[in-house]
Amino acid sequence: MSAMNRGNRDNHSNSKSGNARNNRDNKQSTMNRKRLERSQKRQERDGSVSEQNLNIHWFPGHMTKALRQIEKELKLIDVFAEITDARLPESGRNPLLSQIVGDKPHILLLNKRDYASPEATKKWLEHYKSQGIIAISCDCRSGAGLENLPALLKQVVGEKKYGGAIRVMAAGIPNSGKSSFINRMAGGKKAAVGDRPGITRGKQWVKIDGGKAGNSSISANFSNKGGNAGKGVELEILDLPGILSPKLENKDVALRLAYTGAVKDEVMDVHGLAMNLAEFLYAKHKDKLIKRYNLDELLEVESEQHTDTKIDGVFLLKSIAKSRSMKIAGGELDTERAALALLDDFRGCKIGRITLEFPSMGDKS
Ligand SMILES: Nc1nc2c(ncn2[C@@H]2O[C@H](COP(=O)(O)OP(=O)(O)OP(=O)(O)O)[C@@H](O)[C@H]2O)c(=O)[nH]1
Ligand SMILES: [Mg+2]
Repeated sequence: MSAMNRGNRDNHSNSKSGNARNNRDNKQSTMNRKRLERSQKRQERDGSVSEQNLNIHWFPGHMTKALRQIEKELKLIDVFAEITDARLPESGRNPLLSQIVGDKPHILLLNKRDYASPEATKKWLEHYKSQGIIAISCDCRSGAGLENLPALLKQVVGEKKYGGAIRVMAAGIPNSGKSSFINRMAGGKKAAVGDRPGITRGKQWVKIDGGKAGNSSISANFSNKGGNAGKGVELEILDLPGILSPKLENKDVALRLAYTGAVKDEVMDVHGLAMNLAEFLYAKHKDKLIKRYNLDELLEVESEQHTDTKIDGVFLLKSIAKSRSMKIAGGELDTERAALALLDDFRGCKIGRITLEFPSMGDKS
């Protein structure tokens, strides 16, 4: 190929890649402009913590379907394992589930204890004990806390009339770790797991053979050690889609559920949510918030320079954006990115182990 041809080809491909770059740039600048507009609109309503979109529709069609499904399966189950999140044990419980399940044996699992304050979890366990509710705390990712569950299940179920495997229904709010619980009990990946709500879409029975599941100390605890289930499959767990609670009508409960990721971000104003979270963290866990985002100097300077500065959600998101150099075109602080970062960090326990409610508050909500 001559140099000229090569040159032409290079020019051609240069102009092609130039066009692609231009298109990309145009797209980028449109996105930046939209972000800027959104951010400006938001700034106009500074201080009015956005509450309007927290009216989450907690009862879409698939909830009715899920509740019906539970009612249908009920006669088959021996024990109800209610899985809540240790960061909001009571807000994460659905009274409708307890109602449907009636007087079946019931065990409450405070999951994700590795993300919650250990002192708070201890208080919650004492609280449930005082109410006659069988509750344990656990971490279904590592299996910690589940070691004695097989024995506990056998104890609460007692002698089965017709023998066979103990049948457990794992139910609770979305994203609380129901499928992770099943996988941990099974000692392998039987159910799909994901870090957002709504991963499990339909019911699935998972059979756990204590004798065969040698890779899990938990399921191995089922293997014929004086159990009442005989050989072979000794435990069957029903995985179900998460079910949101009517408690969502309470704004504080809705916020707590949304902070932890039990509600789809798509149905909420994520910026407003993060503003609320920032205010909560500033009020209750100031040190952790300041440390995570290096806000000490920033907050000090700001409040010295502007004695009237109100440290609210908008201000905090701006401070996070400033500290992380999050900017959009024109140098405007990108509080939308800061909002997403704050929620991600909170949900991933990067700010610290934080429990959102305590027994006395939980009773009220
Ligand atoms: N830190 C921590 N994360 C956990 C624990 N259990 C589950 N997770 C994580 O929480 C997320 C949700 O877990 P799933 O098991 O899919 O929850 P689910 O309740 O089945 O969710 P849906 O099917 O969407 O209702 C995943 O990212 C899991 O890895 C736990 O004990 N500690
Ligand atoms: Mg699931």
